[in-house]
Amino acid sequence: MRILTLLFITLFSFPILANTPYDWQLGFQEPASPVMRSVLELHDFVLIMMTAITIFVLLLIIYVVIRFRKSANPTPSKRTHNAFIEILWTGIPVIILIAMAIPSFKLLYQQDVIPEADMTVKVIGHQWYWEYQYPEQDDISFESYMIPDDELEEGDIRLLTVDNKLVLPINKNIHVLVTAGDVLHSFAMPSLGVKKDAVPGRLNETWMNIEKTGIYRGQCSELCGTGHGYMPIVIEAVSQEDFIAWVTETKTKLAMNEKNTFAKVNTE
Ligand SMILES: [Cu+2]
Repeated sequence: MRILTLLFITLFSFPILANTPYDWQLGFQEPASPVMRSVLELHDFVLIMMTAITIFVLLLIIYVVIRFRKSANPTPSKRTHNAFIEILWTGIPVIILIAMAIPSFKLLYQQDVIPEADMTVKVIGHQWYWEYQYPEQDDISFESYMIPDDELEEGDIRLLTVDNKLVLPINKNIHVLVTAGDVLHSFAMPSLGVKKDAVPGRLNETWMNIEKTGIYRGQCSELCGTGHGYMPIVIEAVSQEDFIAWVTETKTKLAMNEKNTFAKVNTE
C-alpha cells in the first residue's frame, strides 16, 4: 500500500513551476493557451479510448486462452465465417475512428485558422539563436541567445535560460510569423500548444493567446546542427501595461545602440 501511495505521488504530483520541464516529468506542462487546452482534451480522450480498447482486447485474449485451451476444448470448431461478428468488428472500429476524427479535425482548424490578430510578432531561427521582430512596435528587433552553463545565475534553468526574452502581452491574439535565416528550425512552446517549422525562404504562420503572466519555455524542435540543443525560446508574458512599458524601454535601449546589438546592451 505504501508503494502504491508513493507511485501515485510520483505519477500525479504537480510541480511548482508548471511552465517548465522538471525531473521525472510525465505528461504535459500546464496548458496556458486555448489551443493547448484543446490539445490536452483530445489527448486525454484518445488515451481513455486506447486504454479501454487495450483492456478489452487483453480480456478477450485471456478468455480465449482459458476457454479454448486444449484440455477444455479437445476438438476445435472448423468454422471460418460469422457474418454478425464480422460486421461488429468492422463497424465498431469505424465508429471509434469517426469519434476520434471529429475532435481531431476541430483541433486542426483551431490551430490553423488564425483569429483576428491583436498584434504580430516575427520569429526567425538562426544557427543557433532566435531573432524576434515586432513590426507593429516600431520594428523592435533583437536576438536571443542561450546563457551558457558557466554564466548561469542562482535560479536560472540550465539550457532553458536566454539573455533576451520574447516579451508578449497576455490575453491578446498574437499572430506569429515564423521563418529561418539559414537552415530548418522549429519554434515550439509546449505549454502554449505551438510548434511551427521555421523554413528559410518561407513564411509560416501560427497564433497564440497566452492566458497567464509568467515565464514560458520552449526549444528549437527541428534538428538544425550542433547547436540545436542550445537555442531555447523563453517567453515572458506580461500585462498589457507592462508590455507597453517594455516597448518604450526597449525602443530607448535600441536607439542608444545604433548597431542594434541589443543582446549586448541587456547583459552589461
Ligand atoms: Cu534550430
